[in-house]
Amino acid sequence: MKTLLRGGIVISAHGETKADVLLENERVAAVGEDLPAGDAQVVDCAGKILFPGFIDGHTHFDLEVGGTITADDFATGSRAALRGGTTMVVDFAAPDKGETLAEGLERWRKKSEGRTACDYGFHMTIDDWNEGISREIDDMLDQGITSFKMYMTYPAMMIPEGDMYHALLRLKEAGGIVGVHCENDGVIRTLVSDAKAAGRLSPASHPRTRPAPLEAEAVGHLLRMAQLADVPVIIVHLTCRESLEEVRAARRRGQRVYVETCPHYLLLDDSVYDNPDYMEAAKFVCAPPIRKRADQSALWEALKNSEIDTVATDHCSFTTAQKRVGQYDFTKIPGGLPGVEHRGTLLYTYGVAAGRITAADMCRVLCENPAKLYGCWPRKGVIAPGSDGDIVVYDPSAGGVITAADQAQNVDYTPYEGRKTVGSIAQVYLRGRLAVDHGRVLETRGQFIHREKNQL
Ligand code: DUC
Ligand code: ZN
Repeated sequence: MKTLLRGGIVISAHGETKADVLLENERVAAVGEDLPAGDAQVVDCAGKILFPGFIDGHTHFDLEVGGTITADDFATGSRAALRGGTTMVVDFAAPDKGETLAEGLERWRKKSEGRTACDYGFHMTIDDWNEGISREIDDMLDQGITSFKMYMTYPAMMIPEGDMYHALLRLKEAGGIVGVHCENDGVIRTLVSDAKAAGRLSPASHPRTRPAPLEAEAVGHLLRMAQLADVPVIIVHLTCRESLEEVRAARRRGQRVYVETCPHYLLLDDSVYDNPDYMEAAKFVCAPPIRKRADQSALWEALKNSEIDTVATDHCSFTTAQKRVGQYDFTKIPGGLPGVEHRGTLLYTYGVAAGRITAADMCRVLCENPAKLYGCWPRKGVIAPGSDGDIVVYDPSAGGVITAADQAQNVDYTPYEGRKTVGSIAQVYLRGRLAVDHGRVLETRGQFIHREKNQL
């Protein structure tokens, strides 16, 4: 099966060029000017922008959080991803404390196999540390799971600092990379109990009990441990200026630090928690919380300057009904936002079209860098001969509006309701085949991707 995408603007992380792209079987067969069509089906892409399929390195599908399960499972979440141009997600396998990594992985395989519309991989969560788990790290790498996750907050998942340090040393030896959720758990717990004792139980207390300095403190704390262990680390969902300063200080010391942020930290501010309608405010509860407008500017600036390496979604969706469990107590609201479907159009609209970043920058943080960091470059993340035929055909002239009524995410709201987009996704190709056409999902045949070590 051959398809010739004729005359689009092909984007890479380093620039753009007008070219034809020939897809043959699962791969990109050729990129160049005036390619002969032969027996290929020709698709006119004049006026369209061609990105490599977007990679979302941070999703939570089918995850149990605080007694409930995310609204999106692998089937619905990955369809929504694909509809939004994301041809690969890396989700978090999360063993329960006491389980082996293999047991956790097996559960995540069962949740995802045969049900995932886009390609996918797993990070492995380390929430326990012992000799057995230490030995299992090599097995994970052998099975294509080369990235890991640790939490500095959430009692169900955080591990003691000494164990975290040992895990860092072990990952260094094995060649794995770890992303860390950085928030100072001890002080957060104190602020939460102070707020509860004072009867301040509404979502307005959420950002006040998880303030930016407590994220930055944890970032600095982790980076000093990583300095001692002499190992690179990823700061996942970085939200604020103070945390960026910690990263800059570590980089000045010569440390390798990778930074991820998310659309909600770039586009929303903490006034969402002051909505007098309790449930409206509850929709935005996530951790770390949404920050101040000044933090948004700092993040855009850092994105432009290549200080931020990836933009992922931390998609962790709950319906309004699920969020209602916390209607009298903000600490019981399941934390997380939907977003996997809208990252590409949001970044194009508020980044590229607004003049904050270039299309090449967008490609760097959505495609090339995640592909390198998560070990699937150059199979993914670039439109080049030999790479997978994962292509987003973006039509910059066909604007749209984001609404919950028109989304595949399995939730009854979107944090971006009513936002106008500059352009929209016309088609998505997954491994050479048309998978989405103007919002209609046609193909659901995602594959588990065996990943190699970090190449960024
Ligand atoms: N933050 C959330 O809000 N939800 C899921 C996990 C996380 O880190
Ligand atoms: Zn997360």
